[in-house]
Amino acid sequence: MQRTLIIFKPDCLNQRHVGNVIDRFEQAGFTIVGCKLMRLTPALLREHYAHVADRPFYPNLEAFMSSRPVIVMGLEGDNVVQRVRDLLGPTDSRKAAKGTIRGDFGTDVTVNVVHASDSEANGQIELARFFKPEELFTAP
Ligand code: 3AN
Repeated sequence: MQRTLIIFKPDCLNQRHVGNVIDRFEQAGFTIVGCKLMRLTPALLREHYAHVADRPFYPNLEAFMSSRPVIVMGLEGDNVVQRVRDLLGPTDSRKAAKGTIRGDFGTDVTVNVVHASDSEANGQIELARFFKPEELFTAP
């Protein structure tokens, strides 16, 4: 069993797509093992996006991601990291096929509905970044 960290980005909440996206995760058979609303601070975002923090687009990304409280979620399932990324489609929503989450609801490369971990190792690191140990539960 694998785990991944999901962030429902500000556009997803603003456009009220959270229920639809969770439904897709549940239909795929994944189990929610953690879930909360939180405001992402600049310090936390700089850590989470360390691999792009020196890129010119970063200030815009940080402003967007801190523009309102977001939902962070831990999902567990068989091969969940890759299967969630398949459900999302590519980072650039404009290149995402209809039927994928970003293809149906996303706008561009920044406003792209949901973040999901890109590897099992990063899933563990990112879950520990956004959740205290007692906020994550064992799937029944
Ligand atoms: P993903 O989150 O899909 O794994 P990464 O890790 O390549 O994508 O990029 C992290 C975030 O940085 C993306 N989710 C996106 O919001 C933003 N980003 C990446 N590349 C660009 C770009 N060329 N222009 C604007 N924003 C970008």
